[in-house]
This record gives sequence, structure tokens and C-alpha cells, in this order.
Amino acid sequence: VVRSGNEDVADLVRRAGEHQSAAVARLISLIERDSPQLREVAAALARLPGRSHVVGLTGSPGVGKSTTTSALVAALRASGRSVGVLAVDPSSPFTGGALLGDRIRMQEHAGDDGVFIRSLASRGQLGGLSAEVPQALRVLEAAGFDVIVIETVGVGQAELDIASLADTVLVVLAPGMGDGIQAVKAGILEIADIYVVNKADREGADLVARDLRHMQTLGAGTSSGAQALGRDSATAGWEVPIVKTASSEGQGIDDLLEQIDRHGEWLTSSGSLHRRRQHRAATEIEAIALGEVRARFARSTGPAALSAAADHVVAGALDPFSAAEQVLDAL
Ligand SMILES: Nc1nc2c(ncn2[C@@H]2O[C@H](COP(=O)(O)OP(=O)(O)O)[C@@H](O)[C@H]2O)c(=O)[nH]1
Ligand SMILES: [Mg+2]
Repeated sequence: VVRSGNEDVADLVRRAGEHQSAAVARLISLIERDSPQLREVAAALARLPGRSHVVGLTGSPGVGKSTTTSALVAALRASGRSVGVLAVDPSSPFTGGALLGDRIRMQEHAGDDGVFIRSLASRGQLGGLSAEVPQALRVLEAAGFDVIVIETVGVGQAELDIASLADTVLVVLAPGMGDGIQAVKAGILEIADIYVVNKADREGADLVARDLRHMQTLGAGTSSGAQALGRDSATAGWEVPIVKTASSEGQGIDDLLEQIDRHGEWLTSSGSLHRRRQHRAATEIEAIALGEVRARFARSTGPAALSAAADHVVAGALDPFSAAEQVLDAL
């Protein structure tokens, strides 16, 4: 029964499963708008286990993530596979100039049913990916796309988020971006399953590749940080390959796709896929649960209890730990 103003979620999910772009887009919109039907959508999606290969692309602005994504989409289509793309931009989806550029570039795939491309704003706390990204990903998985590419800007928390969402993480670098030093600082190298040195048509690409190789021999990029994220490349015998591309020229893309596929096979044969999916689900549940605690706190006597507890701490009557316990009791 469809109530007025409500979407027929079961029908949308069925049509999304037939790759009908309009239905996929409607479902993602319900998620984006934080619709009252969100739970209904989530429940319907849960019954459709994903078998997509989720590929994350991250790296500094301007290194060529969108260009590489577009080239990968073309290569995947040429190999007969369907592709869903989530482009997560830190700026608003309608005012961001870079995003407009992405749209225009991605339009070469418009009108192809085997390709779905959606831009999402990243409104997450602390600069991370917003809560809707994992749910939008579930929509694309339920729609049965063979490969799903998520493009995120590699800054702050977003790069850690992509590491827990994607099966295969591509860290894209380019010459002349000062990436060698910056990336190490940000810890971005640790999350890579594949390094992509893009703009190989430019001077300096060999130097970036050489720096990466040098770092690998020093054992960097395989640290405990990656394991904390549920990524176990270091311990289970995956050596992170370095692929040089000139994505705007379509060069190196076949090689890149080969490495992505090889990593996909390794994930299955090593048992890592299951561990990564388990970690991804745990991260997702934790975020939802903590968000719910925050919401309940705001709705209940939390703010009043907090204010009272703060008075006690300022007056020297309570230490902050005991005060926090009091506030939690108010939940
Ligand atoms: N020379 C050269 N330029 C490239 C290459 N790939 C991308 N670009 C250019 O680099 C700029 C940024 O690319 P874009 O894909 O938007 O980067 P993003 O911000 O990482 O998504 C654009 O002007 C691209 O045309 C490449 O392989 N070689
Ligand atoms: Mg981009």
C-alpha cells in the first residue's frame, strides 16, 4: 500500500535492481533528504547482498581523480561491466566549480544504462564523509553494479573513511603537487592498495614513482595504522603496486584496471574481503549508533544536565569525569 506522498520503496528497489537510473537516483535522494522512509529503504536494501567491487579513489585536489575515474568507467564499459560512481565533493554540489567540471567530463557516459554517476556533498563531521555516503553505496550495490567507484578528496578524515568503505583503495598522486611529503604527513600512503602516479606525461612522474618505491623499501606505507583500519595488506601478502597513468590521454588505464582486478581476486582468495566488509559494517553501525546517542542526548534533558554539571565543575564541586557520568545518567 502506497500512502500519499510516500514512495513505493519496494518497487523502487526492484527497478533499481534492473539498473533503471531514475529509480537508483530516487533512492539516493530519499537517503540524501534524510527522508522518514530512510529506515524502510535501508531494510529493503539489506535483503540484497552486494557483490560489487567497491573501488575508492583519493588524493589531493587536482591530481586527476575525476579524469582517472572517467577513464576507468570507459575501460570497464569496454570490458562489458556496469559501473556506479559516487563523487564526493567537499563543496556544495550545485555551487562547486570543480564539480561542474566533473559533470561535464562525466557526460561522455550519459545515456548509457550500464553507468550511473552521482555527486554527493560531504557534510560529515570533522571533514569526514557524511552518513549518506555508505547508504548511497548500498543503493548502488543493491542495483548490482559490477564495480562501484567512489571519488573523495584526500583530506583529513575523509581519506580514513574511504579506507573503511572501499574494498580497494587507489591513492592518486601527481608530479608537481608536493605530494611526496604532504601525503606521508597525512598518512594517506598507508591506506593505499594501489598507488596511481597520474600525469605521467609530465616531468617529475618518474621521481614520484621512485620516491614511492623508496618509501616501500623503508617499510613505510605498511604500518600499523592500516591494520587499525581493518586493512591487512601488509600482513597478508599484497604488495602495493605503483601504476603510472596519463588519464587525460587514456594511457596506463588498462594496466590500472588489471591491477584493480588482481587486487579484487586477491581480496577473495586471501579472505581479506570478508574482513574488510566486516570492518566496514562495524564502522557504519558505530557511526549510526553514536549519532543516535547524540540525537537522544539533545532531545532529552542532556543539555540541561550538561549546563548544571558545568556549573559544578566551574565551582570546583565536581571533577569533569564525575560530571560526565552525571550527564550520561541523564540519558
Ligand atoms: N597533463 C595531464 N593533465 C591531467 C591528467 N589527468 C588530469 N589532468 C588535468 O588535471 C586537472 C585536474 O584533473 P581532475 O580530474 O579534475 O582532478 P581531481 O581534482 O583530482 O579530480 C584537469 O585540468 C585535468 O585535465 C594527465 O594525465 N595529464
Ligand atoms: Mg574531482
